[in-house]
Amino acid sequence: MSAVKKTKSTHKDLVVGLGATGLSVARYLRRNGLDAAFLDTRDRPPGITKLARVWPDASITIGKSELPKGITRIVASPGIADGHPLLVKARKDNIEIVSDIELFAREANAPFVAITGSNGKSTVTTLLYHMCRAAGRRALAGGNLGEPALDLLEEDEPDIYVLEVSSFQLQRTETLPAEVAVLLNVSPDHLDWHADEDEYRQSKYRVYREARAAVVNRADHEAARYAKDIDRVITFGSDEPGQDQYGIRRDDDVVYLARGDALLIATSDMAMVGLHNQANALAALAAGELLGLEMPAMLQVVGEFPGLPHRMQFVARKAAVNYVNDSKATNVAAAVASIESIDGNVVLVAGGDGKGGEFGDLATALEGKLRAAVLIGKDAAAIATALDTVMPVYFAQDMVDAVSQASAYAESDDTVLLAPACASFDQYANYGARGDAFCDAVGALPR
Ligand code: UMA
Ligand code: ADP
Repeated sequence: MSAVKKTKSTHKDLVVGLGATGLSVARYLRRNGLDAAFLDTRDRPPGITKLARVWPDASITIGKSELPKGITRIVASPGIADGHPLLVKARKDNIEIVSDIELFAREANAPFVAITGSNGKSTVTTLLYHMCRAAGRRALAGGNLGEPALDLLEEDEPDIYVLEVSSFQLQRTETLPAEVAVLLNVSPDHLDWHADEDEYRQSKYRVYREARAAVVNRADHEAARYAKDIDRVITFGSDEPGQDQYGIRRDDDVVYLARGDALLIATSDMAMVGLHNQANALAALAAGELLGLEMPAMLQVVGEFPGLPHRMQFVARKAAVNYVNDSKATNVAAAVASIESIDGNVVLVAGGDGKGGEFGDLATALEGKLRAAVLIGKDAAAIATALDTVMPVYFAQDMVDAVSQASAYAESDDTVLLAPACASFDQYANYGARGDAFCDAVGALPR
């Protein structure tokens, strides 16, 4: 008995990371009257000024990784990898390490949907959020999408939370009783953070561990095994659906999103473009069904939601050439999906900071449709080698140079596609800044 009392009275969290997550954790701990210290390995963490307002006189360590004394739990921001010496030492000392999602799941009263996957998370999270609202449910969306999960708890309690969760967050989450868990797809990504590909995959499958209902990709047999004990499972895929499943059907040369035998909406009537976005819409419909949303409301959203910026975003048609910004294609599988979604020939603009995927997969997707590739950033040479193409490969200094070269190689009705297959951090603040640079460079081209 006395041991329990002691643990409670000496509880002290260490919040690691002073970015968006760290600040949301600080606000949450403060609301709950808990004691905490703060640490960030960066010399100038972005949240340092705001923290002073949330937590005056906070004990803060910056630019170092030493574990302060008296810490009983670590709330680690997703940007700090599990193999970081600070966390390795904490684990050795039997200190609990949790994510912000773990704290959210322990605290939230309203049901939540957890959406993960290597690609498509933000799109499906946003789509499902709009579907909930169109069906008259009070919904809040956040998590890896942008607004940290713990901040959502400060708002009026909704009917449903729609959360995007990353592998980084899932890796440190044990408690996750999701009303619906969605795993969209798994392909190599974030191998600079995870110990290996297996650890990355396992972190994704954790989304199903306590779920009440699940959406499973039919192409991922391992996912089906992880979801096998969940009572209500709906599958989706780009093949023909069986009864009560979501998939694609063709009728009189028209392609439809379908549920079982029922044709729901022609893909040409969807506002989003790309084959992968058909899969994303099917996954959102399956999740919406499990939440009890009405089909007409959901289909209205599928017809109207144009997708998020920097994802297959049509930029302009200039001199009979189309320009498409898919800057958010930050790994190889995402870039493959966007290349496969383009009809006709492609001038590919790619490169940046690779995340451990197989660049050779780009060559397969580009077979028969590559007009030229223009490569930028740190891993440009690695991509050039992997493309192993008879088509020309060029190198560019920056985005203005890349777009200018691409426009010169493109022929009538080609598409110049920014699908980098890499993170942007070697040259830009983030994928958004890279996409903006592409749009600006296209804007500056002559008509
Ligand atoms: N960092 C340090 N030292 C520290 C803490 C962080 O060097 O002590 C670095 C990390 O290496 C990282 C950067 O700081 O590069 C940001 O890390 P962070 O954990 O402070 O990030 P937050 O500002 O809290 O943002 C995080 C998510 N970022 C990451 O997972 C890297 C955001 O997702 C998310 O929107 C936000 O929490 C709210 O939940 C961004 C992301 O890139 C969009 N996510 C990855 C992805 O989608 O692929 C997973
Ligand atoms: P995430 O949040 O997982 O990064 P997004 O919805 O932001 O996913 O989409 C990022 C990129 O991933 C898109 O720009 C597109 O290139 C690719 N993508 C989106 N959905 C899928 C999918 N279902 N399968 C493969 N690639 C996809």
